[in-house]
Amino acid sequence: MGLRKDFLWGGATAANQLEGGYDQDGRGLANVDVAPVGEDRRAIISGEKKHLDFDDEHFYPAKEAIDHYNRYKEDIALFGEMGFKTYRLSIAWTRIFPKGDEKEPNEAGLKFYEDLFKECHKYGIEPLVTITHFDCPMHLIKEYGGWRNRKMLDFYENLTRTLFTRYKGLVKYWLTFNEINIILHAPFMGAGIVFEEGENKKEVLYRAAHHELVASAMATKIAHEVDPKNQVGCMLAAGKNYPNSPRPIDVLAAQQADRQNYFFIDVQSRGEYPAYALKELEREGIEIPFEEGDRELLKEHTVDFISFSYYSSRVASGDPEVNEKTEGNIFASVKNPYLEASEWGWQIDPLGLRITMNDIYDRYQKPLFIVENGLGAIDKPDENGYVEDDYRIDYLASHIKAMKEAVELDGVDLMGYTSWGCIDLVSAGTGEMKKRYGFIYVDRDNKGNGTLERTPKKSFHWYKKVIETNGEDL
Ligand code: BGP
Repeated sequence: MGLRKDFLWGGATAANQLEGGYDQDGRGLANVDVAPVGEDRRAIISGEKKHLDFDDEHFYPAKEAIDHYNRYKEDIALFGEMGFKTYRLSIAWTRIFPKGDEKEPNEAGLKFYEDLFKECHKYGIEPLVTITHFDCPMHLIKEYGGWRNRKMLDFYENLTRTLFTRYKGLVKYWLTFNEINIILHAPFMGAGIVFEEGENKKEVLYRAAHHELVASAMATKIAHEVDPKNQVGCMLAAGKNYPNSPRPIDVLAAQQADRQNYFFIDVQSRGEYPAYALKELEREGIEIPFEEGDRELLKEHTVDFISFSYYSSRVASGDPEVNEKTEGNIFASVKNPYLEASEWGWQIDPLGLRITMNDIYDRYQKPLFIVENGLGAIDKPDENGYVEDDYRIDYLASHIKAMKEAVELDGVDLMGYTSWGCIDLVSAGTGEMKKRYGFIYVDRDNKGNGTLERTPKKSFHWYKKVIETNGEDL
């Protein structure tokens, strides 16, 4: 009983949200660099508004972020102190290929991650690497239109082959695309898409999705060829959709909303387009740009495990009159009157994690990995910089409890758990510093002031104990 003996406890981050050093050692510009804080952000990340320049008039906290690029040793030492067994991080594509379409990689970028992985191993921490976490080189967006263009497969192949070869023996857990279903909600982040006027957006999105799905299968193939020890996962922004009522139209709406997410994982895990998606796209006159060999590639190179993020459940309604939607979340959801919400309106539902895990496990029967979960909150440090974040401990403890129930009571096979933003970092949704998730407070305010000093919060000591007892002491 209990969690696996070798359960992978840890934390998760993404390059652009903590590294900073946006132009250090030859790094190129990426889409994630050009989404400033403020009103336009939502319009830009959804691909509706062009903002392809990086200027000084706008505010970009991610430029320096928490300067992890220059302080990673200190940060990893703190992760080691908490007892992390794994650390999920992402590669900034533009450190390796600054423009994206070069033949030869940038050695300084490759060396940075090599040193970082070696640093992790010093503490017995197994890296879990997201190859693309919302990032796409700006050059590929300007020249090729991002993932709408099939040429992206060549660039991604070059990137992944370079990584698997260089980091053989240092990394064995890989994720191809962070929250691949986010393409549909934030296409600029998910696929480097900026819409042209008058084009069929859905067609563009599903074309880009097809390219990413094929690219993911190709990467899985290469990973296994380079080193059979490599394990490759897909990554889903998960969260069960509940029907707003027992009315069949609501139940159908909830099923459809779930399928919109599962579509991606159905392809990555089962190896083919599901019937419901084929029918829907056919009905709408959208052609999937299959090329020779795609079907075989998808079928033969499915993922080894299913990873996902979970912050919240959602509610779907089939009634067009129901329009009381929650704010602040990238997924539209009807408000759930039985749940509390975070300061950003994300509804808090620990039991929803158990339900979601069961749903995913029933569907795919592959090992699961929770690679993001956490509470974004405004922390108020005392005069010594110490944060008593009991609210965060409560959130995490209740979710870990539900996670354990899914394993112990329902038999879900779970590889590990990495809580999101284990050290304070820049928020992907708002681009700001004030929405914090970490066990470690970083002295950096929303305007870029602060010493960048790191101070463990109360949750740091709590999580250390959770890891020590393999989740028994919550
Ligand atoms: C996920 C992303 C992360 C992360 C997290 C929290 O969707 O994979 O990059 O940021 O959400 O979101 P936010 O930063 O908007 O609070």
